[in-house]
Amino acid sequence: MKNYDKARANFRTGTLLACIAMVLTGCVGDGGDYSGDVFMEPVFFDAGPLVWTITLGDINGDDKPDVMTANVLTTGLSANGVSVRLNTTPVGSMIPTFGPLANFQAGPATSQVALADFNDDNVLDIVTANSGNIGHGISVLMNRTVLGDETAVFTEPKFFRGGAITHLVSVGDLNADGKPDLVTGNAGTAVGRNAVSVLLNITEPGAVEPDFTPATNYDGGGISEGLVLGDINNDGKLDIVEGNTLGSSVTILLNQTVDGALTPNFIGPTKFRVLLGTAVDLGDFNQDGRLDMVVASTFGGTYVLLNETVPGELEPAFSKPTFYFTRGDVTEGVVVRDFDGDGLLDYAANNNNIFTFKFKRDGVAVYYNRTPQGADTPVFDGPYTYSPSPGANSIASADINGDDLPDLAVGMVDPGGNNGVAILINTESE
Ligand SMILES: [Ca+2]
Ligand SMILES: [Ca+2]
Ligand SMILES: [Ca+2]
Ligand SMILES: [Ca+2]
Repeated sequence: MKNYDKARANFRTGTLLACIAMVLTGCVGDGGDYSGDVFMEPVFFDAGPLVWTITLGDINGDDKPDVMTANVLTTGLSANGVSVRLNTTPVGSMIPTFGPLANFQAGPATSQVALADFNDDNVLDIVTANSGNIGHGISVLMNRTVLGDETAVFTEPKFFRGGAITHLVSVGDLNADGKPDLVTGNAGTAVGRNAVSVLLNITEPGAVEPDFTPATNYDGGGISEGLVLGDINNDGKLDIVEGNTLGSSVTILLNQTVDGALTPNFIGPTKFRVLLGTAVDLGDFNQDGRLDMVVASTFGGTYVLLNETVPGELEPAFSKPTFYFTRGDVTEGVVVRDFDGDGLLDYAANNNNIFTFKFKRDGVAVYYNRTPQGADTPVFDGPYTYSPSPGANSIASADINGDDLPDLAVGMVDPGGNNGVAILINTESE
């Protein structure tokens, strides 16, 4: 099925100068054939107004990952901030299908959805970041869906205060009490002041209403556009990784919170330079037991940085970034998965293609990991590119059709064309 010989195109470069030179010499839109043939053509589904980001997770307990979008063109508190489409794809089908569009109130300018079981009733609840109002920066909607049912039911949102322009939200247990806590990335600061907020979960198990401690704020980078949690220094505590556009860096806050404490304690930020960093995801690319990172760059590519942190140390260390072109521009999302099933973590990125829009079909770029175990520089094969484009503004991955291969879901914001969700089914056959 796949044809690496035809599609091989590795634009890895060592320096920014080389990248710019490649653009100037016609690297972008040069008409070459780098189309991948492992993922199917996208199938489009409607969602709410201006899908800013996309999230996948099983919210009705049928083991099929459902689609949620954060719709940023929402004003006021009664708007349709979150769209939900329940996955009805038959196992093994190459044609994705979803139930009808259901919209839920979240907050003004809803910009990201994350999922976690906040009240320990074994169903995933929704938390959103809302960019539009400081006092309503975070919404939590409790899941009231009947397991296995084909209609999603959520409570009205309960609001919590995040930071200035609460743009992103991630979920993880930061104080090791078994309850998922909240981290937000805040875009309202040019210099990174209070760019990250932490709220610890104090919801009682089975409670109807969620509850969190007030936000504790930490400095990060300017304009948070990427946020992910992972144990960067292998001390068993989840750390915060934040990508920021204006600061052109990835910042790391190391978790020093005492187990069970209700006051978070993070140290940093430690900054690593990348040009116009946006989304971040983590994976151990060189199989040395340390979480490496891939950062999307609005410039039109991705950076891979290998983790060189001494386990247990309080000083994060990463290799110099290695840049990979995505063959598009405004690369705003990245997701790490083993797409070809060889046990090595690959990644996919999306290109909005604002600047080259109508001429580009390369909305998604997939890179396959060929890094030898323990290597100190990454090796990726790609990008293998796919439509949809323009307007591919976010990306997520899960096994949509139950064949054990991770598929791709893309949030689309093309105002003149596709606005909603594109599903690309993975047909890797090796
Ligand atoms: Ca489901
Ligand atoms: Ca917790
Ligand atoms: Ca840690
Ligand atoms: Ca590693």
